[in-house]
Amino acid sequence: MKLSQIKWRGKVTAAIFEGCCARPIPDYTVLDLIRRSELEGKTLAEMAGSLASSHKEELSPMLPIQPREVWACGCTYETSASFRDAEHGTREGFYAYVYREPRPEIFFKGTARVCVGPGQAIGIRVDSRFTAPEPELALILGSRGAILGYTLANDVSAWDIERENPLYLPQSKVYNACCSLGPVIVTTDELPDPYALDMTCTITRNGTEIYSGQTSTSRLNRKMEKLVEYLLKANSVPPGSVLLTGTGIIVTEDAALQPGDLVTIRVPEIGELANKAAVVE
Ligand code: DO4
Ligand code: MG
Repeated sequence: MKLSQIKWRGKVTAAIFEGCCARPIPDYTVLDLIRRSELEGKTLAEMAGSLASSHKEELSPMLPIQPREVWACGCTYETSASFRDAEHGTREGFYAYVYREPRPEIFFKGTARVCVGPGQAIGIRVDSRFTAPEPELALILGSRGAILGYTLANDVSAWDIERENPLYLPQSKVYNACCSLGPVIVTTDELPDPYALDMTCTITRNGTEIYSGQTSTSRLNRKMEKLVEYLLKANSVPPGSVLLTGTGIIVTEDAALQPGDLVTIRVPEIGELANKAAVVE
């Protein structure tokens, strides 16, 4: 099942997406659905299916969930670890270590406050000259870290600020509109192999494609359940949180985001997450 949220009768409302159309689930957000499905011991798809209206609306998906918390993993793909180690000014092997060792890099990315959905602007910090998109697969978490579904994420990051000093990582990662999610949540029953997803990312400036990259989740160096296991160690992350699994696509510096650039992330099984960049203060 493909679940997301729409603006319906003036309210953010959960909806099942079938083709171009949405079947609203009146009076529920996706977070409400997660809570009720857990109370009733049903799967998210069962719960949504039992509450959805039968009529269809031609509406586009918005932010698919207002996440309680967003966490993110880093250096889970070799490309991300080696790029960061090669950067001037960081300790040699610093990132290779977390790529290799059992404990993954996990950082707090924010709350619903910093999240945007499809079509909304992603942020370029006013004090950054090299902000890059980080296209990632994201996990929607239920109680005790159950993986309820998958969506796409853009872990937008000010790489120049991280590059200056790794201790600046929180400032490079967490700021207004730093995280895009969507377009839909594909429930786990509909995506039996999350390690076989082809992902592409393009950046288009004034109608011209200036960057194109691709990866596959088969290159992810960790089991997703292990990432969740580490996230939950001594850390009671609430149901309805989201975990980003790391980027395998590294954008080149000549494609550093500028205001108006369109970033499009695609995974055929999930859809397309497209956002224009804008400066945030
Ligand atoms: O270590 C810095 C962050 C890495 C990251 O966000 C990623 O690899 O996706
Ligand atoms: Mg990332």
